[in-house]
Amino acid sequence: MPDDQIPCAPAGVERGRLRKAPENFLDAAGVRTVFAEAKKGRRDFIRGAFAAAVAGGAAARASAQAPSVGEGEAAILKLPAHSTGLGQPVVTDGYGRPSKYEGNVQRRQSPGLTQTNQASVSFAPMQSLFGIVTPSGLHFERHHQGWWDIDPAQHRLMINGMVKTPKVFTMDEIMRLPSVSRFHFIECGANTGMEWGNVAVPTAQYSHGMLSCSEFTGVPLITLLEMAGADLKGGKFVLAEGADGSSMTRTIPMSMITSGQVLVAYGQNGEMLRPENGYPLRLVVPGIQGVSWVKYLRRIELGDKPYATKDEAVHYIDLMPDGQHRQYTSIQECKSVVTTPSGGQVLLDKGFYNISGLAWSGRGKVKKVDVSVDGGRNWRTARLESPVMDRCLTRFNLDWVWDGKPAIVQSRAMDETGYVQPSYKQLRAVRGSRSIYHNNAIQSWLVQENGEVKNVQVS
Ligand SMILES: Nc1nc2c(c(=O)[nH]1)N[C@H]1C(S)=C(S)[C@@H](COP(=O)(O)O)O[C@H]1N2
Ligand SMILES: [Mo]
Repeated sequence: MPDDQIPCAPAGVERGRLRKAPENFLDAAGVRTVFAEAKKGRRDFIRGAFAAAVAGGAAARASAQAPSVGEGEAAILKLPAHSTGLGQPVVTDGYGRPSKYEGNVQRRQSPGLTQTNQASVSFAPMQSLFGIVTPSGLHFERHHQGWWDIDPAQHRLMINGMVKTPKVFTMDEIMRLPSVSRFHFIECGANTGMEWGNVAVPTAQYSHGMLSCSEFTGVPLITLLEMAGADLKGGKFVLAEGADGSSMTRTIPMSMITSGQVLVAYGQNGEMLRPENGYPLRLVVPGIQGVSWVKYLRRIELGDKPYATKDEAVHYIDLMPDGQHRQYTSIQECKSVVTTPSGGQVLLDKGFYNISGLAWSGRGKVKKVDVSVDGGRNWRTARLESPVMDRCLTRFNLDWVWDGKPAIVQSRAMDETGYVQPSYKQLRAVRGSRSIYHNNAIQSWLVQENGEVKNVQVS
């Protein structure tokens, strides 16, 4: 079956064909055009980008007209070289890579953000991922002062402050302790930040790609604190400090730590953390915005009050309509996004499609996801795919037969506390429009009559 046909159409329903556009057209040549045109609000920006990408020769798969079912049947009779010849021996460089046909599935830097070598962000290709786990090589990156590949033999973690015996751990000492493995999402507080200003970035990668989900392995922080003889009565907060030049320091309340949920992690998806994600040691703070997940973790200090560091007093704060700044809003509230169909993709014809997306909440499990294809007038409840885990991405799916008319596709998640993801109107009523951080509003994708999908904001 051609890879751009949806394989799961119920019997008797005409299958729609989807051009998986974003990773194909957002090559280096095309991306700037797309972004600039999107900002100007030009309706034809996707076509323009396609032309650019095709001219650049980087979009062979996208530019090829999707084969009809008839052509597919003829193709099955041909014996290709891989059915008649000898395949390749084992992969010899010792570490496997994705297929060469998947080369366009990449992390990308937003053309709308200033890039420097040291202060940077790359976005995960949300529209190209399946299930809930982000492959480590596609995990988003956010570096305040560049990343390092730190020698684990040299790395140390100090535990000090309100403890009986301050301790300095080597990696070997940490890795021999009892460990746990847990799946959690990490989302930068600035994820979806551009939408506050209604920039309407072109794809789900740029609107929601400061989000990833991994299986993390490590030692509960409480274990290390107890080994140092922590004052668990007087100690109310810890300060977590990273070893890179950003002086990344964040306050974490002890209530999260005594419950065992905060991990000092070295493992990510079955192997050691990637250097860009904090190798050899990072803090995992489930449900809390990414900035608290301190990478290259070198020190934990126990204290009796919040530390009010630069990264919590003046950064990651929310400018409210009354002009005051809201601080310490670290929990990532319930949120969701449809990843198919999403901005930049093209529905080639009407018929059956699987609407698919991700939902998550910093307060627990996702309870329910509703999907609308008419801009929020009617809602249907989507299927939550298992496993549904605490403070973890949850995949949802819903059958849809597109009638070829314009449609506005949205998802609205609810978590186990009963909190419902707000519309832009509801969010702006409380938060105004001057924030950068903590935007969890309902995302809208407009499927146009010609099949092109674009990012729109409806109130
Ligand atoms: N030491 C250190 N820790 C850090 C950062 C950093 O720049 N230095 N960036 C923070 C921010 S803002 C985020 S969103 C996450 C990003 O984690 P990732 O790069 O693994 O995706 O790490 C956090 N921890
Ligand atoms: Mo962040």
